[in-house]
Amino acid sequence: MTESSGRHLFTRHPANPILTADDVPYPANTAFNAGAARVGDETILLLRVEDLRGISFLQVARSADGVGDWRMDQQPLLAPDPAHPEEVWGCEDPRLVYLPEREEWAITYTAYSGRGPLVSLAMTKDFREVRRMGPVMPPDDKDAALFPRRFDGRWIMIHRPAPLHGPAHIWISYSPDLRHWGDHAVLLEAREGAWWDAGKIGLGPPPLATSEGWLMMYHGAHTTASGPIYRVGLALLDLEHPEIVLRRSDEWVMGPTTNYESVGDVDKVVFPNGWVLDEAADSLSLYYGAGDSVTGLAIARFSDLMEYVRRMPLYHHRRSGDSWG
Ligand code: BMA
Repeated sequence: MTESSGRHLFTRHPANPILTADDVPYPANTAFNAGAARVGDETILLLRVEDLRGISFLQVARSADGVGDWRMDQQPLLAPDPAHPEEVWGCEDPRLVYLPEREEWAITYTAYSGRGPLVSLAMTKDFREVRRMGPVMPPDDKDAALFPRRFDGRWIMIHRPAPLHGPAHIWISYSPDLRHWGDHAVLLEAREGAWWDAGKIGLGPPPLATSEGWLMMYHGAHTTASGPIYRVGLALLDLEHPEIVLRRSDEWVMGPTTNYESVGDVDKVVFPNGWVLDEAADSLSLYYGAGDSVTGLAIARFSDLMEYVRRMPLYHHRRSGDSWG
């Protein structure tokens, strides 16, 4: 493999798109941007389903092999609740992380309303019942996931606030109790100019623990005359101090190429929110929204991916304080 071969790491499944609006048991426009989890002997996808008004729900689909024979619940797991005005325009783009200490799954999602998109947190033990914990980051903020454990007694969340001025970077924040968040800092910066990840980046699936560090996938939205192109790249975070970025890919490792990624409600988008690692099979399954319309699956050989990660350029942090400028 040459250093520039990152874009061949993921192979699209021949069954793609693996899920569409036609699989949803109620009238739906799109089924995309799913969080993913392996629970017992099932893969669970928590899809963003947009209805025919434009409002999004979070909908569970289950499959034994994570590829086909998906079974959908009759009702969404999370639908806008009048008691939560922050999500009257929809619940979007979930990321799923199991917290062993609490023996439950954390769902971070975008709650959308006239006040702008913000990060909300909900908990579930079984993907059948859910408990909302409410907003954890004010608007505009999206693309959030927790780490599965505490570090020095504190939980950590990655998220992406959108400032009024300047590029939208990926941030990291800390909490003693999952409710109160602080010590906010820039984690990974959007690049500038012609780069594929200039101007706006955001977390993809939740960070994945490996022996070499936390593997992080992120999307970059490259602006063109015909709108943005959403592609994804990789970064590696220190295992004990995830605020330290060790490496970052220069190139994207996946971008829209197929018809279902290139044409949709939004053209030219691959947007992964979930991945499932099968270490025994040396296989990483990446679930992604394609064209803001349907759901795709792409698979990487995990050892190849880690070999690529080891050869990614070292990341040079700016001097402390510069990241505020
Ligand atoms: C982001 C989010 C995603 C969407 C992406 C591409 O800002 O709204 O839900 O998939 O844009 O349109």
